[in-house]
Amino acid sequence: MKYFPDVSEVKFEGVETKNKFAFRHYDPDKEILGKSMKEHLRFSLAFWHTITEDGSDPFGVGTYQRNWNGENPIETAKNRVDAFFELLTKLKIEYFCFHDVDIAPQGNSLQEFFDNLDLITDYIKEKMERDNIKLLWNTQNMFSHPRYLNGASTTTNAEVYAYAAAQVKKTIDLSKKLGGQNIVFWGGREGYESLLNTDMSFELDNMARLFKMAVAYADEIDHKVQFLVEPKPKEPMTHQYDYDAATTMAFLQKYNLQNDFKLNLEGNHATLAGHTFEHELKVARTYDALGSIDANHAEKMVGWDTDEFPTNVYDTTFAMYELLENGGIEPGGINFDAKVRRTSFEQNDLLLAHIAGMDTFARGLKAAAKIKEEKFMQEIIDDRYADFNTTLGKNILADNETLETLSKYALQNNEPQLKSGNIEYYKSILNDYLV
Ligand code: XUL
Ligand code: CO
Repeated sequence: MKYFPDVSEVKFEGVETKNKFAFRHYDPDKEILGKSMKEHLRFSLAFWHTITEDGSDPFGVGTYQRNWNGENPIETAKNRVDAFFELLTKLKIEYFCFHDVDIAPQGNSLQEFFDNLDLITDYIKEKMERDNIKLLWNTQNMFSHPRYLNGASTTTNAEVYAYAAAQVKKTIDLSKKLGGQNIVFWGGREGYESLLNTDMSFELDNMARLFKMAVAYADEIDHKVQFLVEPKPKEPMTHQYDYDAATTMAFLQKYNLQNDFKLNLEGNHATLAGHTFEHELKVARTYDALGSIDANHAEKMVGWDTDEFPTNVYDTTFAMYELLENGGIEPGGINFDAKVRRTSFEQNDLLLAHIAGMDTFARGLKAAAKIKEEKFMQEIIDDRYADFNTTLGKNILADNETLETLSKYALQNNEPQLKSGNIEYYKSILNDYLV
């Protein structure tokens, strides 16, 4: 335990604590609505932002102080795993996520990359067993390497398509080896720059084709795993095909993939799409497709994917309300796809940032549970649609009416009487749940 020596274990100490390295709200075993906080929240640590990120941005080099670089790439990869598992256990986080390229050096060929992945996942597997840690999801990075500049499954080049397929197959093999619960497809460069040179339906057909191959292969090796698509509207491509939850559902339904895929929704991606996070979660729920969430938060004034740690209780309350209404998120979880700011360069900032995110979600859970228990939102909603409890309303809902019968009714009756929504009042009461 050498990477975070100042802290042996992060414990719940309550809001009065002066200890920076303590939970003020996240009390893992505390029961809320019949389940422990840790069962509700299923937190996950993301390998990329936590371990491989260096704090660089388009204007400057990395700033993070990290001490896990070894003598050679394999030693560094193992040190990173050690540091990662030290963080997982100290933070009491039981799940993790990774891209293939995060955990192992890519070497000089695809075969060398796969061999390195085998070696490092042997090492990871030992640690998972030792520390009782589970794989929430893994994925394949098919967007950083120049070969993928035109996309992976939506590429213009059949050999690139084959390379992508090899990475997807390896992701599924590793998921089976590590007992992964989900597999994510985030459409990195699956989109386009200009319609001048793009055949959209050709590209979408090919994307669906790769998804179908993935489902068929998991089936063939008898690996029961939940596939997820992670929508994002832009960045890196000008137009991303999986723009948001609704667009992604249209794609899944067009290709009859809706029974094999659910959605992994990210806070910052929702903001980029011009939606609130809860909007995206609600859309997914409406389609019975809420799979998992990437917990982060946008700096709304900046306008790109800043991947900040979630610290806004208003947002986490709405998000947790959707999760509670969904009956939980299992086998998905709450993955911190979030990175510390460039100015938070000390190694211990990784602990502080995750504590902040976990406490913010714990506060959201407590507030959302109270809102649910007291039926605060439910009563507002029931009241708002109460007019459908009239004879006319019931007949409409029972599909007993037609354009003719409704037209006759409207002609025989006076102007409908509406009632105010009183939204300002309700928003003010909502604030009482957040403090
Ligand atoms: C990119 C993003 C990815 C996915 C996994 O914005 O969110 O890290 O979560 O590829
Ligand atoms: Co993400």
